Amino acid sequence: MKKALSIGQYLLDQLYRHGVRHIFGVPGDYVLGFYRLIEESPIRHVGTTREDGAGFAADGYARIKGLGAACVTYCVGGLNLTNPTAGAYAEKSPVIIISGAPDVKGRERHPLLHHLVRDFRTQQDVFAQLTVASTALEDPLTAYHEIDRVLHAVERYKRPGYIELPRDMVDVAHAHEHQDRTLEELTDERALEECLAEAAAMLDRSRRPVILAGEEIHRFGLQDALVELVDKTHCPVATTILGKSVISEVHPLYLGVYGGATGRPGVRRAVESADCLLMLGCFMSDINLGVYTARLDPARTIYATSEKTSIRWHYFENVPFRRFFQGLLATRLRPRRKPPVPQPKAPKAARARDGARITTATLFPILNAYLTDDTVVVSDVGDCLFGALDLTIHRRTEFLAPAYYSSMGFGVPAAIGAQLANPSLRPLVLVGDGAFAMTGLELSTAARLGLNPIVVVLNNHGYTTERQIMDGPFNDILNWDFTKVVDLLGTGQAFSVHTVGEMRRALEAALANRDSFSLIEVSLDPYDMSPTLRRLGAELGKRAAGKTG
Ligand SMILES: Cc1ncc(C[n+]2csc(CCOP(=O)(O)OP(=O)(O)O)c2C)c(N)n1
Ligand SMILES: [Mg+2]
Repeated sequence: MKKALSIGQYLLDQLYRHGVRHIFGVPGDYVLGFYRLIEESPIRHVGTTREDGAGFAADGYARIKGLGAACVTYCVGGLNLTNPTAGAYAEKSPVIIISGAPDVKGRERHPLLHHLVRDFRTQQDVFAQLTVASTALEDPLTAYHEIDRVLHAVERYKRPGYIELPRDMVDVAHAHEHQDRTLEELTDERALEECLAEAAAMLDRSRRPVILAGEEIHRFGLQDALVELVDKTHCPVATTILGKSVISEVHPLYLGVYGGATGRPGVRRAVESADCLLMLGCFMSDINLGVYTARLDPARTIYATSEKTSIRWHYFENVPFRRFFQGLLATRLRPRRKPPVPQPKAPKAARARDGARITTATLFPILNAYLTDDTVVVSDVGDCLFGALDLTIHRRTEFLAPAYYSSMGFGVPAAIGAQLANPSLRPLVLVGDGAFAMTGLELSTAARLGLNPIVVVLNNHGYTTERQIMDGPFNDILNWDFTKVVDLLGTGQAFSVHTVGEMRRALEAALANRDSFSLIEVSLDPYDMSPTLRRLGAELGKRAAGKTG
């Protein structure tokens, strides 16, 4: 640092250096001083209608760009951000949460300030549980280091970090030379060597190896390295649900999305019968494991993530994920022939008659036919997510979904973040009527910014996912006239779709409209659902009724 930057300036400088060009949020008096600094910086502030919208947008942005940021006021704003932050933590999305806070000076004299909950630590304590690192910049002597510490942890673990910036600290500058030191991840070279030798021996011995790839491939920017590994080893590759699209789904060795008994049976057979399963960057959540129906034998498994590396039953300490990956690429492996991988057949529904009533079974093949290389599919939680698992994503990273934490409300705001992160992408948002009712009006922000997402609302008249687990009147919701959103926001295009032909025409019109958002309401029967939801719901229903462990 040349001239002493103020704490606020230093924070913005560091965010910029890490690739942040947009910060999402809603202002409030405790954060206005910092907002003024954002306006003076090359980073653009993007106002959202709610703080959770800002959090989801920052999450979508982070998944595309490598780091996202949301900035809000104290407690009323910050605590509104807890749910998206929890989601970003659970799904490994690197988001920096910045919250304003009351002045440090005078806290003892005026303990009853507005927005305060219990004491001055309440919000930070909450975020300490939801982030990989958190800090309150209350001391200029440590503030600069604290900013670096949080950013490094977020970079290292790809999980959110929390920075609380009291109002009277924004413009404080500490007159000393501060240099951000890049922290090197600890590597035990001998452990790495041994680990690679064992992994290579296991791969060389195996006759039917399979790679199972997860979301960390994407978070650590290893997509090209994965293609190289697949091409080098000729291992067929499947992804977890959260890892969907980390490899192009038209790659000849791509098997499909694995999800235990809830996924496609052919993919399950290939993964579970592998005599060496190389699991790269996957986390073993219930959804990834098909509600624990997965049968993955540790005796045949090599498991590597940024947090844990193991082969069979033993673990290796200080073997960084990236180094392991690069090491594997550099290791000489026994050459093997390309195995045949059955390519999924295009469903017959793709050829459905124009006049046929639209159903889940016909909707997804139609969507599939219209995906292009610049489409980013952003799915909310609901049957749209399960149906979307069968879409064929052409390039890598073009599928975003809260597939593990599963918070409704992710879709529309995350699409705004995704499009700002990469304006050459066109978001195709898939969202249920229930989830749209939660955060769909964030379209207001898309309208203001002139973004052009295509939002497909699967209107199945309530909470169909929950209906499949346990039916009841609590799953009913008011039927909105979704197309009226165009009148409400004064821009956009909307379509109401009942047949296959209407769906095709609506999609074509939406794709041709590049100037504003388009909303397509698809009218579906409340009990119509994708095959994946039928299988998953049956498993979850057994659990809800206490029939299995
Ligand atoms: C914020 C939040 N609240 C509640 C749930 C529980 N939940 C999971 S799916 C679902 C229903 C979703 O309804 P909708 O968006 O209409 O999609 P559908 O299941 O009907 O396709 C609910 C309530 C959740 N996942 N997230
Ligand atoms: Mg619904």
